[in-house]
Parts: sequence; C-alpha cells; structure tokens
Amino acid sequence: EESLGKVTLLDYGAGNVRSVRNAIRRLGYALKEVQRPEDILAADRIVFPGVGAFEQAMGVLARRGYIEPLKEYIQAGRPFLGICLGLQLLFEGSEENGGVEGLGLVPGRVTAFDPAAGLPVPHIGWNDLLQKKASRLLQPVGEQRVYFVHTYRAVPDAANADWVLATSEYGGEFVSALKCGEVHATQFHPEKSGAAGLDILRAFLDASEADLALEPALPSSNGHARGLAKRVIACLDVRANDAGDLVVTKGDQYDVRETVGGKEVRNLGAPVELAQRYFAEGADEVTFLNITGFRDFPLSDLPMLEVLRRASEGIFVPLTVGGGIRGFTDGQGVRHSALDVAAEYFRSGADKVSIGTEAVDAAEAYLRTGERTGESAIEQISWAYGAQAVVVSIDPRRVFVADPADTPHPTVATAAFGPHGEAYCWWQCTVRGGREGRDIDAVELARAVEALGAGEILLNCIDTDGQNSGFDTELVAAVAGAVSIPVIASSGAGRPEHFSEVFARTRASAALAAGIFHRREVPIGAVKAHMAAAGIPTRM
Ligand code: 1PR
Repeated sequence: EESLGKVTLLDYGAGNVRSVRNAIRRLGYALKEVQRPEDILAADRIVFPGVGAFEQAMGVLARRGYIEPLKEYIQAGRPFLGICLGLQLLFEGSEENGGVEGLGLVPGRVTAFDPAAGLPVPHIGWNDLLQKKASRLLQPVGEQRVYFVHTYRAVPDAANADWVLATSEYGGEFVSALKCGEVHATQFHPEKSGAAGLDILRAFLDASEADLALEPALPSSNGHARGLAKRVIACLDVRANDAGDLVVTKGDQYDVRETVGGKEVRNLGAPVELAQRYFAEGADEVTFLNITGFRDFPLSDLPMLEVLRRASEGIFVPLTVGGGIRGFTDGQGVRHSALDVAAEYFRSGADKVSIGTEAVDAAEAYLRTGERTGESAIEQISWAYGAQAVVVSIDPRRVFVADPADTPHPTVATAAFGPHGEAYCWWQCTVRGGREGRDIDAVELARAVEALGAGEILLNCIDTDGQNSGFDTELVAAVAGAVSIPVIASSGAGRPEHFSEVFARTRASAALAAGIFHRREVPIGAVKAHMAAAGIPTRM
C-alpha cells in the first residue's frame, strides 16, 4: 500500500486508540507500533494518544521500560504529538489518583478544575483555542472549536510559558496545546475534532522543510473565548429485527414495534450509514444504544462491535455505546467482568460506554450500605479509563402525587398537572428498557452514580420519548441541578426550539435526539442555526 511515511504509535493499552489509528491512516500514513523500548528512539515521528487515568498510564510506561527512552526522545525535541493524557503526562505530576509523578519535562502540575467555578466536570465538549504563539500545528483551526474530554488540567504560568502554544477557558484558563522544538501536545483530541482535527494531525504529520520555514499568523478572532458549546447528539437505538439484521429503530415511549401490520420492529436504517450521515451533517457526538443488550451476552454481540469498528473508520467525533455493559457468564460458564466488556468496546472505537440497568443495581446497593465496594461496572471502568469514559443512562418515568407526603421520594411542583390534577411528581427509574420499575428516583440515582465515579448522565424520559413535544425540562432541571457532572437531555425533541428551551431552562450540557433526525424532519444544521441565533454557544 502506497503511504506518505511511517508514524510510530505509542499505545499503552488504555481507551480508544482505534480512532487515532483510523485518522492517521485516513491521512495516508502507515503505522508502526512501539513494541519494545528501543522502538521509541528509532522512531521518526511519535504519536502518543493518552486515554485513561494518569496512574494507570504511568504504571504501564514504567513496567514496559518506556519512561527513559521517551524522556530522551522528547528532550531532544524530536517530532512528537501527545494527545490528552499524552499532554498531561509531560508535566511534573498530577493530582489525579491521589497524586502521581509524571515525566517531569514541562514545569507545573496537573490539577482538578476549580469546583468554585460551578461548571460541570469533566470538561466535555467543543471549546475554543486561544493561541499564544503562531504555529503550523494550530493554523488550520481558524474559528473552529475542538473536542475536549478531561477532568484534570494544567494551568499556564511563568515557568511553563516557553511551552504554552494555546490555552482554553473553562472557569479559568488552562493549557490546551504545548510546543517546544518539534514536540507538540494537545489537551483536546484532534482525532475527535472533525475536519479541523484532521487538519491539525496533517499539519503535524507532513511537516516538510518548506512548512517549517513558513511563518504562520495568529487567527484574527484569537483571544476571544466564546465558551464551551452546548452539544447536539444524534442517537441510534439499535437492535436486531425479526430477520436477525441490526437496524436502527425508534420507539414511542420505548415501544419499538409497528402499531399496524405484523408488529415488526420499526426499521429506520442501517446503523453505520446513518451515523456517517449525522457526522457529515455536523452532529457533535453519536450514540449507539443496543436496546436489547440487557438480555444478550454482550461479548457475543459481534455485530455491535463491528458497527463500532466500521463507524470509527469514517466518523471523527466522539462515539458512545450503551446496552449490555455489565459482567456476565457466557454459554461456556466463563465469567467476563463489565470491565472486559467495556474494554472490548473501547478497542472497537467507542470513546465512552453508557450503563443503564447495572447502574441502577449499583446505586441501590450504594444507597443501602453507603459503601463503595469497587465492584460495580461504574467504579471499575471509571478507575481504569477515567470518569469521562463512563456515562450512566437513566430511563425514568414520571409518577404524579397529590401531596409530597404521599411518597418517600423527593418531589417537585410541576406545571404539567397529572391526570387527576396532581400538582407534584417524581421520576421513577426503570431497568431492562423500561420493563421494570425500581424504588429509586432519578435525582437520587444521579447523585449516587456520580459518587460511584460516573462522568456523565444520559437522561432519557419514557413519557416524552418519541412524542416530539419537547424535552421534560422539569426532569432535566431537577437532575442537572443536583449533580456536578454534565447531563445530556434526551427524549422528546420535535423542533429546533425545543433545544434552545432545554438549554435556557436547565444546566444541561448537551441535548440528544433520535426520531427527528432519522425521519429527516429536522436537519442537525437547522437545530444548530437556531441555537446560535438564540445566543447559545454552538459548534457550527
Ligand atoms: O440496561 O445497560 O443494557 O442499557 C440499555 C440501554 O438501551 C439504555 O441506555 C436504555 O435507555 C436503552 N433502551 C432500552 N430500551 C429502549 C427502548 O426504546 N425500548 N432506548 C431503549 C432508549 C431512548 C433514547 C432515545 C431518546 C430520543 N431510547 O435513547 O433515543 O428518547 O428519542 P426521540 O428524540 O425520538 O424522542 P442496559
């Protein structure tokens, strides 16, 4: 195969590295993997895509004997691109995992975002770059935002000023790109930043002599932070139809069977093709939910893994996969942990996994005992891959009460009265795709899973699902007001105004829709144009 050159990838085995590989290949380069410490000093150009938790990453580098050659390579100023954790590891150390030493090449430490700023953490989504120095690397970005997902960050100061290429703003300024000689690092993910990100990768990979002599200029809009964009997410509910093919389906209040004819599973298209269309139309993220995952053996679910592998070849925005993320015993009696299942999805190209049923079980156990056992899927995956990789999907159903004293659950006064004029409600969590109700409300669940280490909440609503009448903003406000992790509002979008409404009335960080996009009723571009016109920070 013809290629423009070789890129050496330092993959220490954590998180989704498939997307970086796919992006490099898409740009026409061949890949070599670091397999032994000697491969590092022998490389012409290294990409170090850090995904996961700081301590885990340093541990793997140390065990494999990579630390000394990596330091030598970087100190020599040779071509290097660190991504995300690949930037953070260059610093002296991090507060993450209770304090861990880093490679110590850049002065300063990596610390948590300041909770006093009151912003959701992890910092997830599309933000601006404020370029401090002109560079070939960031020149292609112009006005475009890039994709971040992290819980810790480094603050620029006098000691690391020589290194800082760009900062971004999120409750204060943090380092978003570094450069020293030919050593570069970005806190954001170029491989997840759409066309802008691919251009950044290309600028690093094709540094020709002519390019090196080029004197780039800073973009004219530089220095003005527009803020983290509110995300628009396209969701694909996937399941096998009666013929056994994986199809995108869409329910009405979770019922996915046709109401007329043979009651077949509604088929709205092929998963990879639809996802590809949403990427092209500007979706900020794509979510796949395997809606029958609770009853299948997840690792025998090869079609879904294949969907991810194929989707990640051409889609360069974040991909989330949910459904069946839990431990299970297979047909041969072999036990697989939730962590094994998640790892297989990450290897196949997922950036985040979304947990439904198992999260309710774990939250109930935690609320009963007040103890974190470390055994739940949330805790295990969060420890190994970082909280930002763990989404909890909640499937609540509204329960009306005439008087808050009628239920032990916390209630809210509702503007949409119940069928018998009830003025209060709470939201009951369900499992197994809404088939079974549990005695726990959505707000309690959200708080519990945050305490267990979830990094984001995907907040569905069975009552509004597929109704096109708008999000349940009372539910979203109650949950988003109770946690400090980002909340994705889901279920019920019918018009662009529903998106601006949920962002105006609640602290939601993102809004997700399915039916209106599948049926081509409202294009993603129309939603975004409306949001931007309403003054909501939006990635255009
Ligand atoms: O319990 O960990 O195996 O996860 C199962 C996952 O599958 C959960 O995330 C659960 O929400 C999802 N799920 C299960 N059954 C259904 C169903 O519809 N019968 N789908 C289902 C959830 C809700 C949204 C939907 C929005 C937007 N679908 O994801 O896409 O409501 O729709 P709209 O814009 O058309 O209103 P586990």
